[in-house]
Amino acid sequence: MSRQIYLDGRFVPKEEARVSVFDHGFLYGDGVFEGIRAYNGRVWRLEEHLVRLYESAKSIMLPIPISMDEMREATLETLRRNNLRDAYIRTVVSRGAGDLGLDPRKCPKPTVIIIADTITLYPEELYRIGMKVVTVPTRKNLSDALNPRIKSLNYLNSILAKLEANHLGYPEVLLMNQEGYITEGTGDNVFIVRRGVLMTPPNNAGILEGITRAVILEVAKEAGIPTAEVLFTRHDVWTAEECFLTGTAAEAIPVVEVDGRTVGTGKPGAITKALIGAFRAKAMSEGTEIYPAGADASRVAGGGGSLH
Ligand code: PXG
Repeated sequence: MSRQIYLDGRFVPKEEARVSVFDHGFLYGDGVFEGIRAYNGRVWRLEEHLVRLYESAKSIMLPIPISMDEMREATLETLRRNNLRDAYIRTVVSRGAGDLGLDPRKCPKPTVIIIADTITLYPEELYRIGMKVVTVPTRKNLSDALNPRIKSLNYLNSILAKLEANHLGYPEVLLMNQEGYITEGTGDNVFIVRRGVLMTPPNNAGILEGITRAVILEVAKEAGIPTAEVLFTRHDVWTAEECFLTGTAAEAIPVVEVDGRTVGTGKPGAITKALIGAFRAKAMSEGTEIYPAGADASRVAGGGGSLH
């Protein structure tokens, strides 16, 4: 059966799920989104994703036409209608259709979309052997101009950096901010271990406050590993013992080379491996049940998610 897409309160087959060419999400990138995963029959960190979605919307004065409770139920129902236990969920709220001209007042009704599908960001083997990355000339958006904390439909900053990655032949790149401090990747947060301390850039470096990032900080604290949300430079990354990236789509992936400098031993580090292991264990065992006990198990077919 064809994928069922949630579109403005209805479920429609993928082929019929269409939005207007006058939608300001399309015309101007005016809207917000979330990328969420489901593992093993549970939606991972659903509340955090919903809060971030509604906060992003509030920041751009976009009134989401359904409540957070309704959005939670719509998300779960989208997974149920597609018989998914492992999935990647893309929730999009755009300004909606309106006349030309970027004034949001032209758009009376925001568009709400929930897609449940799969996503693969990097080749499987890189999760084992680690990834090589480079820093790129494209700088992270200035927070004063377009705050990266808003998960908006404007992803050109990341796409420009991804084009540089493609051009240079790397799967991912790191962006610096205007001051030359490391911020994040195109769709993932960055961590280093330096002198035994797990470090990641703070919010005011100009990053998306990653939900996976927060989980990694949580499991590090549980494991007694010292953590610091601090600004750091390329030199710190080049001389770090370990490095890895985190994100809902990317999950957690070791980095073994940055700008031609081998990180640590050139193999995924011990702390990295321990943290990624703890993250996976949590992701496989926690979350919001899609099919609460008593639900008809015959609906539950396999999915296409991944946890590397
Ligand atoms: N930084 C940026 C710029 C992101 O877009 C993250 C960090 C990681 O945040 P989470 O909360 O996911 O740990 C993101 C998230 C995609 C895709 O299609 C990208 C993200 C999420 C889902 C899908 O490439 N980025």
